Amino acid sequence: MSARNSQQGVALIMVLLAMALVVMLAAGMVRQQSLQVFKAGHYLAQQQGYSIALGAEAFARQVLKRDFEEDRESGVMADSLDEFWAMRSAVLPLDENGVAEVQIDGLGGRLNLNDLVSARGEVDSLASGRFERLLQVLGITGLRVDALIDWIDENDEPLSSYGAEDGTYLMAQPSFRAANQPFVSVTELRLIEGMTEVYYQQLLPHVTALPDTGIGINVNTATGPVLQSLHENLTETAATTIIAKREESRFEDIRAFLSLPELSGTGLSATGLTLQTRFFDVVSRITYDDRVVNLVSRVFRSAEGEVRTVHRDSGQKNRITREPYIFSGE
Ligand SMILES: [Ca+2]
Ligand SMILES: [Ca+2]
Repeated sequence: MSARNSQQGVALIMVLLAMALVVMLAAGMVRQQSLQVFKAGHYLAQQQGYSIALGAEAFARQVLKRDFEEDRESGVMADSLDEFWAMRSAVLPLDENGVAEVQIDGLGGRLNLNDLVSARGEVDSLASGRFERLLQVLGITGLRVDALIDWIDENDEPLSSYGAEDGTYLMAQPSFRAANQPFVSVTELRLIEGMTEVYYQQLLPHVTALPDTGIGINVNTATGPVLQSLHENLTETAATTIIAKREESRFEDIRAFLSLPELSGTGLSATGLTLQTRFFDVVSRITYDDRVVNLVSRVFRSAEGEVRTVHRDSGQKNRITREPYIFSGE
């Protein structure tokens, strides 16, 4: 067993322990609340499902904290898709009444819409270049980066003839105004001038809206199109090759990434690139008493390894996509 494998073994035990904790929490809650079941069946099942989802979220935060500690122990601060948090969804049976499913999605491999405008209100040329190329790679011609920037920047002056501010949006039916502040959710993209449902679905796996800027793209988790967005010379073939190499052996040093033959001659610098992931979506789906509760919790892991929840959304469905790891509970 290699050092990393044995670490993953330890991690798995941690996962089991944490999961057991969730079961205990859930079981205790059921006992406590079952007295009142006859009073409000539906509402109670919903509340119980939500409480279990919060337990699942706490479990995922623990997993992410553990990953950080393991990284620190091994001396390599990196997050990659072969780490245990990223590999599977966890499935945990709850009594006879239901099941909890949890998946952790790292957001470090996506372009952050809010990077387009700096904290000082200026257009970030590195980010806008990446977005221009992402749109190009995805074949999205009807949507312009200037409209995205106008959505965020404070002023009401269109950046160019491709921009869009109140003047455009107030003409819409029903009319609305540009946000003129950072994206709170990627769903705001639906409102941007030029957006179509097809474009939106194409963009969704590659972009995110984080409450922080300048975090950088994690080259260990970047999607193919996001890798291509880093430089105009990166072809789809090159991105595929880089991903294959990364699956073979992840990048533990930015220089190792920059010295790839696929990047030679591009002059790409380490600016805006990283090996770590700071923001994650913890996706839980609790099926309890024949009712389903969905919860997506946005969590932030600091440079010191503290993990906290910054946002919760119970309106998203069908986000559990990974192969399940089933805990028997025995
Ligand atoms: Ca890690
Ligand atoms: Ca604006």
